[in-house]
Amino acid sequence: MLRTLFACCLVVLPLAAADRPNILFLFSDDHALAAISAYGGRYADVAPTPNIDRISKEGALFRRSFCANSICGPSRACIISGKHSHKNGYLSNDFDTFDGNQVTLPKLLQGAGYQTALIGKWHLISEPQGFDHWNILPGQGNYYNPQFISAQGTKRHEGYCTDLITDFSLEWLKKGRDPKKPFLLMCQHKAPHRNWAPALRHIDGYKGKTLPQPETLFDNYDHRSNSLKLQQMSVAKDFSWGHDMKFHGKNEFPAHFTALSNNEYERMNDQQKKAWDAVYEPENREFLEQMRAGKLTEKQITEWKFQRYIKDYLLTVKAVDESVGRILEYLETSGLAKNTIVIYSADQGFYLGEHGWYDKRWMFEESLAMPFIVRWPGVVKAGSKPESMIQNIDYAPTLLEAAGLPVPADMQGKSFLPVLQGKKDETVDSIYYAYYGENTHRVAQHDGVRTSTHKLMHFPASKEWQLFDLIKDPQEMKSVHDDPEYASVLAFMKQEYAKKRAEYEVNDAAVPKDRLKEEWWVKRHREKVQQLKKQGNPDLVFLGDSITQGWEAAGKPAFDATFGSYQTLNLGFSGDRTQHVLWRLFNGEWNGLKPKAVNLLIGTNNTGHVKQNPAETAMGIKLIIDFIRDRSPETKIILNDVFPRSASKDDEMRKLNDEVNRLCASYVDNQRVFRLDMSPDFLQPDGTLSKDVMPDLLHLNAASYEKWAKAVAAKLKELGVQP
Ligand SMILES: [Ca+2]
Repeated sequence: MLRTLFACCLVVLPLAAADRPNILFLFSDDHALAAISAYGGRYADVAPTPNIDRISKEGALFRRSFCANSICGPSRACIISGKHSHKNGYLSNDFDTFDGNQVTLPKLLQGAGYQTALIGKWHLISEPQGFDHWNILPGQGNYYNPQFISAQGTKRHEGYCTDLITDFSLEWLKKGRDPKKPFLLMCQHKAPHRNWAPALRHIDGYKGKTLPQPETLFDNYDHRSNSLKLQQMSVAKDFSWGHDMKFHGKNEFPAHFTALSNNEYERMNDQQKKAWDAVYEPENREFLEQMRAGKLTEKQITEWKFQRYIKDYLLTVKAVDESVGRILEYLETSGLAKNTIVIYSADQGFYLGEHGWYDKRWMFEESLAMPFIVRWPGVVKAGSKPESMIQNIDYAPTLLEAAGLPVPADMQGKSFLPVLQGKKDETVDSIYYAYYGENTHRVAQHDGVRTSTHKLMHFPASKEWQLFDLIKDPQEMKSVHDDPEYASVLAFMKQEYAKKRAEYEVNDAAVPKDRLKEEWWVKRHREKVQQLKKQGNPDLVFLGDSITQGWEAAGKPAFDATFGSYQTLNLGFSGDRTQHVLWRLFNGEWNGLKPKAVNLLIGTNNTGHVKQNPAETAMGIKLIIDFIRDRSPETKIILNDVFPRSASKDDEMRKLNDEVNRLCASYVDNQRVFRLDMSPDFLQPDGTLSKDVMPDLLHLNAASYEKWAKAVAAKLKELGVQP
């Protein structure tokens, strides 16, 4: 009987706690495929990575693994959310804060009984959520004697960052976790991120050697978008005197170097400085003497810079590889190896001089690519090299399925578990990429799609298309978008691009956008975030643009009389479009909010200011509703039809509003989302809007606010929302 019961259970619960695989996510920062010997490439012999390669030999190596947005924070946000940047709200490192209140991989695993830990670089600004244990670097972190932040506070540790992250990870594996539970450990290195400060034991690793340089180091950017020439990430022009090139003192050659000093050297203790100088200074002196004597050509100067850069970069990788070795060895000796999925990946690729660049951001192969190497004994075939394209948004769904858990319907990534299991070798036809532009390095905003053979890129500012034939031109040296021979390919790729953008719900109205250049807007945003912190959870939130903000002006008497007994929060911002509301929600205005009801009116400025396509505006409204439903499922959303505007019902903007309202009607389910249409109160029977209702035919007067207040109050009563 017992045996039967047991057998029964095995069938019903194929992944009992003890059987669920551990997940060890070994991650680094800016690790180019060309700097991992398992991927081959020009450094495979001079800079081997035997430990990372071991994962590949005993598991699978993905050659077509890509990020969705090639920068540190955004890639991490894509990984843990399983969503593209505009959906997880972390679009760039400039001003965004990751909204940790959303559903993430660590939260779901933790909720299912996994022990979760995060050690090393986090870079998402907000405090990590979903981890039983975390010990992270502040922001970018430092290589030498770095500080770490844990729930207990900030502490500086003597030593080298990569080694410390390894020590802390091993410590948690050995003593920190509950051995009865499966675990997720995200061990995330700072290395090999800029400014590439190698460990002292490695710094003389390439003394006297000249490493190979890429064929495209002196790319002149012909045959491609002019924006390639405008970036500030070139080996020739954009390395700094101290920070990148490791010279001391004042920048002697401002025409050749930017001024930034070496903050890593400044963090070192005397002993570390001495060891460092013993290796770097003789080389520096030799180069500077030649510079002072005017003996070097521009080409030679660039080549010297490249050597300094590539050596430092590869030496920081060496410590990462050693870290992987130490952790793999512990898995072996502890017996954990058998039931642990080991992944090696990095937040995106990097330019090792290709196209004359360092850094990332572009959709070109070197920085679009992410290493992805995985070992899972008994599941992943040793030595396999799947052809499938995968993307960082796919990691969360894949790992959830691997743990026997359901994948939330709104995760945009697709599980490639069948590929890992060898059941399938292709999961998608194309991947979508979007970079939203940052001040640093001046890389233009662009997005695009990549199939297994072609890549289409779109630059919205210059309205340019770029098309690359990845088979004939793998180094992407010539765009063929205007080549008649590629007309049909271009048409197909544009179709694929539109398809992906529709599937992922991307358009200007749906991509969060700040208005941080406008002082009043920033002030109001900060005040609202503060008000929320102080007053706590309101009953009622009013969300929208100037018409909602107007409850504080022309609508104030009606507001006070009608909603005075409620705890309220007015999140109306004059001039806002759907995308601005989304940005505010992701960046603090909805932090932990669980109101009883939200009165939402938005879209007027999408249709009015920029005459946005109604389908796009409606999508923006949908994403606002999705956001609220995700963060606060119990909140009742009163979705107001966009108010009529202009005197005539035949006015173009009025018609756009009508169309938005028609589309938004499908979001109303009368469970969580309820419709409120004020047009019967505001319009005359023939559809004319009178100045008696809206003096400027756009904004309400006091009497109209009274009507609106009454209608909202009646709705609240109907929904049982009481103060
Ligand atoms: Ca990075």
